[in-house]
Amino acid sequence: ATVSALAAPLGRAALAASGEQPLSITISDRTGCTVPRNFTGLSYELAQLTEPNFFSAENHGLVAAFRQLSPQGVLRLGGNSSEFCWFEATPSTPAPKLHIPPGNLTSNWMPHRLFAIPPQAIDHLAGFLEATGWQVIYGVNFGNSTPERAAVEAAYAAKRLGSSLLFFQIGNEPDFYRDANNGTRPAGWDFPDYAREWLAFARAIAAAVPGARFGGPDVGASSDWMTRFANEVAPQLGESLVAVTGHYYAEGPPDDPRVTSARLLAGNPALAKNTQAVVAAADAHHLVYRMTEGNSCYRGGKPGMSNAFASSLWAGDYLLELATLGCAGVNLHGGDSRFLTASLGDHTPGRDVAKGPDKRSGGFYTPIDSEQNQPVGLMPVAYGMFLAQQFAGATMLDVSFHPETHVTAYAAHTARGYQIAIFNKDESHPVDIAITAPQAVHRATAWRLAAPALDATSGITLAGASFDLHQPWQPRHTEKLPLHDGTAHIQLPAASAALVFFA
Ligand code: BDP
Repeated sequence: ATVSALAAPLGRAALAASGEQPLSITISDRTGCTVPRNFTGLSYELAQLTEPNFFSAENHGLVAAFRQLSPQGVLRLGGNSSEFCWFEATPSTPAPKLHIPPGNLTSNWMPHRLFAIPPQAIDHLAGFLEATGWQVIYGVNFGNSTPERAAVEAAYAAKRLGSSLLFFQIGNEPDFYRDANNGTRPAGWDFPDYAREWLAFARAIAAAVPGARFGGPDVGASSDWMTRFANEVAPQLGESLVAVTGHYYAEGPPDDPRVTSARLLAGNPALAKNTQAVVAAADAHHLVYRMTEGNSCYRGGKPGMSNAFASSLWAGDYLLELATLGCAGVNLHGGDSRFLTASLGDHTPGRDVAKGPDKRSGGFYTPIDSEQNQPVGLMPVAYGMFLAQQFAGATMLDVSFHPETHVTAYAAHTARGYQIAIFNKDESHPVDIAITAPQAVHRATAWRLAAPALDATSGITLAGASFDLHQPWQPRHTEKLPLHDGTAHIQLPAASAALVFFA
């Protein structure tokens, strides 16, 4: 992948709607990377497999929701709960011993209970993937398991999932293993220990699954571990390693009053720098970089932000920023709130502290609402994902701005012409924008991403249409934009976005 410069300035001045010069955005013909067709992804707790009828071709609502988001996305299974899952290969397979770290459990966020995965869950997962057209990244327990157990589970998964299996991951957020909130390994345990143990698991799996592919290290935060993984582990494993992976939560924890929609939308200037470093390290070893788990705010998300229109704008902007930087795909975390809550330590037997109200009802950030015995629905964050999905298969183009504002923009060349997604992340000022296409164009149209308010949890529309899982999504209102000499004009209200097409 080539990394194209991200021309998305984060200056403070917002342009008022009237009287001022419009913000001028020029789409250049300098091409960046091509967005993979399977860029869109979701991440779920592996413990979700304890309910074999969830990921199943018979779960029609969930199948429809996945297909709505992408005709060929990537489902990643992992999360904190994966470190407490075990594969019940046969009824006589013994459960592993539950390991609970010694010491102060108040700051420890792991589940501390076991989750048994029946083979039937993997059989049904195969049908689900076939019905949706999606592939899976299967994450095995590394925190509290053995290479032998991992190999038995991986062999079964590979046999049943076939070409729907994108690659295996081993462990979740190992860079946190030695921290108090994880406690999976002793203090002092570090990358060299990790690399040695990881390779033992990978080799056991490779021995049981000829042609097995892997991604890693699936870190919680450390870009240093990602570059070291590419530089030090990739050469030892050869071609079976295909991806460098890591997680990204923009904000957290939810009960911190500084965590606000305004701060979320201000963006993170370190993101581009870190992503470029990891993409370069991955590239040097012919690997892709995939962001395999993340969302707007860790510990289940923050109400009024993670489940509201702020998350639509955040997701669209964030996914397109990563696509521009050469990231091969993004998996946003979610699922049934029971399993998200379980991933956050709630089921600890004898647990003596409550961690606050937010975490108890975990799941505010989920892209798909799929609570037990309730109809499946798409959440605000899914609108941002769907906007970014419109770039799948397209080739990104550089954009330049004058002057700097709270606006970000991402352009691409597609089979139909040019398209540009523009986000006005200013909460109170609309902005007038003039967009110039790189070549002669004869028509400019727009789909708007809008909602009644930044904290609105319903009433979100793209091109005037909401998602309805009973029928394929179709734009209801495609707006024709004034176009003069290749420059189109649009006014973006405060806290809104648009996707502009040039034909
Ligand atoms: C990540 C874990 C995941 C949690 C998530 C969260 O991998 O299992 O659900 O944090 O805090 O670190 O929301």
